[in-house]
Amino acid sequence: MSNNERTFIAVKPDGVQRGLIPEILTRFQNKGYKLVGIKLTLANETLLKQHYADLTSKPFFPKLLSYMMSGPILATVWEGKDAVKQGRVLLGATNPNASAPGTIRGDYAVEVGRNIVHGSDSVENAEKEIALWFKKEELVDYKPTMYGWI
Ligand code: RTP
Repeated sequence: MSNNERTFIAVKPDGVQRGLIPEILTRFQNKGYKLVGIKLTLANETLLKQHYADLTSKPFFPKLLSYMMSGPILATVWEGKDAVKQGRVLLGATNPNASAPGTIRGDYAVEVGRNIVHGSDSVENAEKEIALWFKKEELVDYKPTMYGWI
């Protein structure tokens, strides 16, 4: 895996409303990933049907749609070694009650239908999701210079 693998991480409406944006950003930052895109946005049905294309026939899909359209979503893109796989590790299992303590869902959620965050599950899907949620010019390529500032 290259060092500049990118993943799409979204703080879902419940995570935004519960004030968990700073906590979730901090976890990705502290792990060592570089933020290359971020925006607060509202999702519409067309976008969500593309984003969750594999789930549209599931019985829970209507509930998932209204959940994801219930408020703003923080869309982010993070870059770094194994960002897709490790991003999913930071998130925890889809069902928060199967997520280990120390993961975001394990620490902050109890319901699968209110699981706070989304993370791409493969490099291929990460590329698709990033292209779906962001315009090319909204992603910033830069070299982190953290140690030059302290
Ligand atoms: P996500 O895409 O949100 O990161 O979640 P995931 O890959 O871990 O899980 P996936 O199977 O793709 O499901 C997408 C989202 O649908 C909601 N869900 N509700 N039984 C249910 O009510 C149910 N199952 C799934 C969750 O919000 C899940 O994250």
